[in-house]
Amino acid sequence: MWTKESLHEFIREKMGDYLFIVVSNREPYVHLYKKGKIEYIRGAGGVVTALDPVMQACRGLWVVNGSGEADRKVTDGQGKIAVPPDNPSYTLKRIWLTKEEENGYYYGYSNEAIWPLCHMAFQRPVFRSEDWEYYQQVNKKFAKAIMDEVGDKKAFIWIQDYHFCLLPKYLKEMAPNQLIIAHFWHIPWPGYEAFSICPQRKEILDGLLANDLLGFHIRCHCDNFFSAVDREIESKIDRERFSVVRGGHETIIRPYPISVDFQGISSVVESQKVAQAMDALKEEFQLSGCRLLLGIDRIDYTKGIPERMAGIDRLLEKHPEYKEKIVFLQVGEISRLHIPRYKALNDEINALVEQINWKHSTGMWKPIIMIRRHMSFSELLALNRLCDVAVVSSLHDGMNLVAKEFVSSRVDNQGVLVLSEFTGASRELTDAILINPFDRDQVAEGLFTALELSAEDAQKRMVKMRNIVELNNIFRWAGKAISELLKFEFKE
Ligand code: GDG
Repeated sequence: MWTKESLHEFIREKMGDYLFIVVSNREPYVHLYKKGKIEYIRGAGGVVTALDPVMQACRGLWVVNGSGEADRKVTDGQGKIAVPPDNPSYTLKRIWLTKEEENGYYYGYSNEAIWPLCHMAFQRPVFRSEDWEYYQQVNKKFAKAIMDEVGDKKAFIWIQDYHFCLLPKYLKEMAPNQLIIAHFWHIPWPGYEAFSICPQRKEILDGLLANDLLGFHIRCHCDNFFSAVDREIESKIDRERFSVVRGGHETIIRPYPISVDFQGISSVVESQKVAQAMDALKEEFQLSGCRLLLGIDRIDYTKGIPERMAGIDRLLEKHPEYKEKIVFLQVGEISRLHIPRYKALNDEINALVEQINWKHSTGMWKPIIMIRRHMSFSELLALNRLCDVAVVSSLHDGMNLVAKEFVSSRVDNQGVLVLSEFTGASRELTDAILINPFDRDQVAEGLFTALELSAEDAQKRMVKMRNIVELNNIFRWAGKAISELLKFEFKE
């Protein structure tokens, strides 16, 4: 079984003197001012959750967009800082973006064009040529910063996600023989008809085909990518090797289902810190006496939060006997609020909570509690431990690590997972109660089934899911992708 230690040993043995550089937009540690003092928080989001334990094992350099208000204060002249701040094991290099760059590259092209383009959430993408300009500019800026680090050495570069479609191409243009590049696409890749509306589709494919290795979570996303290449780019698709050859360069395409640090989570969950957090949260939200249903998400329209609330509403309509017996707690970190669609979603969620609570409340009891404040990782794990049912109702999701974190937290083998069939995770976690979030009756039915499940059945399901996540942990994900990367040879 892959572990943090075996991954570390593997990298140390195989990578020799080559540099190992990971690139992502979001950073794992964000420095902020709190009451005049500098503090740090863990960034919310799947990419950093997955990559931080990998980097702690690999000890490389992680290049990110520096986004915290106190980030510059704690870094050296090259934007570098050793992290995790309490027990450093790798280096973070922060790239500084101007407001215009952040707006065009991050909010604009990445999150108003590519994000809705790739998710079947029926949100229309917005393609603005000026956002595309900034997207190119920022990809170039990252390429330059990476090459400043690489110099004349050889390096393995591992790019994360949809913010950097053009980065592999820019890097290969700058240093054709020094770099071996892999790219992991954390979100779904859409079917061809959906993808074909993108005005920059050829440039995006052209950028991604500069990678030596391109990973998706599941086979279906790889197949969709092949269809796009087939229809748009003159190339040879080799179904046998599962690769694309274009202009003499081959890009290997592979599915790697991402995961979490199962062992790490299982041990933190049993710590004193989590036990204290469980007590404090029970007290703060008066959780004793009710069965707890839980949702943890970045507030995003792909996560199906209104659909989940509609399901709670329907459950209480159909089964009023559950009034005063259950409470649904939603943790929601605000994200991308500068984008109007996210602001509207936030308002929609607030209105729904108000309306459903008003409709069903009795005396002191209300069915929904919404938590807006930032929660530490121990608090999130404490909630995972406290709840009876975890609800993941994404309309479309590459993988969904919240589901895997929940399973990893349940060292007691209890708790039931209600999971959308449109998540990558539903392919592995088949012992969850699977739902179609677009169907409010089905969501309510799924919640009801979860609440009614016998303890014995729930335990059987949880044990099976824990075995799957334990074996297919994040170190296996990284180990498999890096093993593939190591098969490539640097050109002379
Ligand atoms: C992308 C893909 C894919 C969530 N809310 C809060 C919070 N979180 C943490 C969770 C979890 C992470 O953020 C979310 O991970 P997901 O995987 O569920 O989702 P995305 O951020 O959309 O990630 C996704 C992933 O990349 C990895 O490849 O699985 O499909 O969309 O760790 O615990 N953390 C805090 N407060 C919150 O309110 N502190």
